[in-house]
Amino acid sequence: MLPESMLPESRRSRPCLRCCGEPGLHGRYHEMAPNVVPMDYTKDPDVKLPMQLIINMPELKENPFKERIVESFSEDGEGSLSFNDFVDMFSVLSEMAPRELKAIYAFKIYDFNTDNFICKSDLEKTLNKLTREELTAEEITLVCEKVIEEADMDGDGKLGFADFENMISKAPDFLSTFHIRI
Ligand SMILES: [Ca+2]
Ligand SMILES: [Ca+2]
Repeated sequence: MLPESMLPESRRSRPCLRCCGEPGLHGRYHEMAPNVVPMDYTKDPDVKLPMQLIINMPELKENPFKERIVESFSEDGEGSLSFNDFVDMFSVLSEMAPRELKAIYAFKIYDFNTDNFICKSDLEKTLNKLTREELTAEEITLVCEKVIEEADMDGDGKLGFADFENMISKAPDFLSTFHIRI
């Protein structure tokens, strides 16, 4: 790796004046919109960046759930992220985040219609994204029916959070989309 002084100005890590405990994240947030995001965050400025900027970060660009991920961390629900939302997002996506926390957000992310359940249509959307549309509509329907049949412990035909937790405990790879290095 190159010493810091050899990197072009734009690649040097910037100091975090906010002491957020996540060195580098403030710099990453700042560099997406240098004219909007101040370097000095000690006064907690009211700044938000639109989803379109955030989903183009290299860490998210290839993630099939990028829009849902950003939406789930957007406090205004419209996909814009304040710096606090941004830090929360990377904390949950980090490999060090507790499994339980990841599960809560994974549930939120897969719940496309935000009704607090994962129903068949949510699962179909999830599977379509996970398989990059390699399965036929019929195959997707079959898999979703099977998943719900196996995971639906209270028999209401959809997955509440308890059902979901049970499902991912049997399929540990399920959360792997939610690990991101920064
Ligand atoms: Ca739902
Ligand atoms: Ca259920």
